[in-house]
Amino acid sequence: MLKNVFGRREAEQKVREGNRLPPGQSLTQKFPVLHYGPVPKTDLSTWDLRVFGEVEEEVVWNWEQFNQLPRTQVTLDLHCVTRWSKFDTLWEGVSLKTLLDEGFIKLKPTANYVIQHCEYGYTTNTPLDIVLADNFLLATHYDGQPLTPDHGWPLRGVVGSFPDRSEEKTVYLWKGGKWLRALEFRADDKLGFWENAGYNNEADPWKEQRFARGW
Ligand SMILES: Nc1nc2c(c(=O)[nH]1)N[C@H]1C(S)=C(S)[C@@H](COP(=O)(O)O)O[C@H]1N2
Ligand SMILES: [Mo]
Repeated sequence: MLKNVFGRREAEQKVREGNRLPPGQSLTQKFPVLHYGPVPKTDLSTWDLRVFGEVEEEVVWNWEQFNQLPRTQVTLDLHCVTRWSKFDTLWEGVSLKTLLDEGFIKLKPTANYVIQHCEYGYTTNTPLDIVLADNFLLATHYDGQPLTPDHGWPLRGVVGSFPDRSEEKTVYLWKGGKWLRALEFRADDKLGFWENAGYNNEADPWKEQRFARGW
């Protein structure tokens, strides 16, 4: 009897987790570090985040100013295109949607896409709706601690799916730029670093959109 109950619970757990693991992905308990090039050495006294492009006014926040923006937490399942997923990761930082809703950033109606510009010229591009969803965050903290340098300190984009899968859309984790320094709003799309290197620009892990056609 008891055994049956546990068996059923285990089965239910498996089904739930199955719905959380996109096709072709494996779960990891570790937190792999993945990026191209060296880890930048950032000086917070000269760090800033610039918002430019299809905005009514350009904005530049220094570190102190950025830390006064409204903050929030989100728990995400991360999916890397190199086939690892990590469940239940806790992030804290600033929601781009909140910045728009509360008037910290005013977009022109022509804004359709966002480029995240990172240290050393890394870029990644998404349509506006991806970065304005609740499953995208400008993150300063992971698991209650400031980001470590290799995971993007002091600021990174992070994107994943909700553990209950209630998000409308998500994308692979390369579309969260580590060492973020600017957000460029654009009318047209422009491929970023990995997108130019042959990754699929749509990048939906549930559709297994890993590579561009013909790669
Ligand atoms: N600046 C920068 N950000 C980046 C990358 C990079 O090469 N440079 N790689 C991306 C990729 S492919 C992944 S999977 C995640 C990895 O984040 P992590 O190292 O914190 O796991 O960072 C993304 N952000
Ligand atoms: Mo990745």
